[in-house]
Amino acid sequence: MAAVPQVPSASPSEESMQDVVSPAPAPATGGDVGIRCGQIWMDGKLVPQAEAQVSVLSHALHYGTSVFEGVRAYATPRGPAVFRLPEHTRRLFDSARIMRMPVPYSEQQINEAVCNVVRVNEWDACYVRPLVWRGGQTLGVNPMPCPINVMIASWEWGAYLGEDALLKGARLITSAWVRLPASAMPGKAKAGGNYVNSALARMDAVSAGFDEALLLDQNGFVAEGTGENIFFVRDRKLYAIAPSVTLVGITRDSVIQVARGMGLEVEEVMATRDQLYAADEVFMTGTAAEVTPVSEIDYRPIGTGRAGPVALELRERYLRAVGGEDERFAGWLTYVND
Ligand code: PPE
Repeated sequence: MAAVPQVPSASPSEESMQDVVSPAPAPATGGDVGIRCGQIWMDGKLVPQAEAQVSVLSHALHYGTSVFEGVRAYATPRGPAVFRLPEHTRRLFDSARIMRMPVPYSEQQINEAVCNVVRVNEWDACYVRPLVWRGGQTLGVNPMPCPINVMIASWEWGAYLGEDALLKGARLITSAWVRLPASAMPGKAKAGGNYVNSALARMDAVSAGFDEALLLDQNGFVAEGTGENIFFVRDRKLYAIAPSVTLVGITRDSVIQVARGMGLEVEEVMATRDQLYAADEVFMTGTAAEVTPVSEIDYRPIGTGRAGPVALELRERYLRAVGGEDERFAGWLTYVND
């Protein structure tokens, strides 16, 4: 009998196995899988989380044909308020248009549904995830025959990269995965499939012991984090990475306005990673991440190696604005109980 060829032992260490082997068989549908959403708006009706189910033959599950939003509602003295809701809904519809997915509701209906989800679940503050996807049971790559479904879930989501990253600053590593070029994927759409690129980068960063990945574009310019836009500070001037292949963040726009409101000069630039290494401060913005300081990139401490004063001040002012405590930005809030 022929000997079985000996494959050089490449058995991964126990630690690196943790992210490839699921610790316990997880239920595919229903039940509590770690996110508590309460009632979910599903194609026009509110249903309990366990009943918000889809077919395993959904087109989006196989091919990533979905678009989504990430929105936050904040506690304010007038009750919960959704932050920049019309802008988020508009971007959801832009994403859907890019992906040729006609949404079977109006923007107004989606806005009302988001407020409703926050209200019925009685959240003081929460994260809201509207999702539009190609469902149905007609497989094959062409999504056009598949119906379009919409759901809106909400849950409590704290510090995106953990409390430590918020206080001390996040530690970043440049990813070997390049941000998808515009000729390959529509980065301006918040499309499910785009997040395969983000997920690959995030897994590698986390496995290497970092908080987050820094993605460059195909020419080596700084693009974004896996779920955040990037800013840097040099001599008290703020630089926002110009949106090339990146998502145009709503938090990014808000932070630029808050920064100008406190007298900071802001410029949009293309930047290389060495410009970030030499910056006084680097920070990231996103709905989930809010304003998260960066303390280290590619083993180089940024500035003092701690959360920087400009980032911290912007964070504080941003949180005042979202909490309804800055009159200048009152127009950003949609009060769900009004
Ligand atoms: N870039 C990417 C790739 C991205 O996903 C986000 C949001 C941003 C920039 C910032 O955009 P904005 O939220 O409008 O400021 N990422 C969402 C999803 C995060 C997740 O892990 O899921 C978010 O923050 O809601």
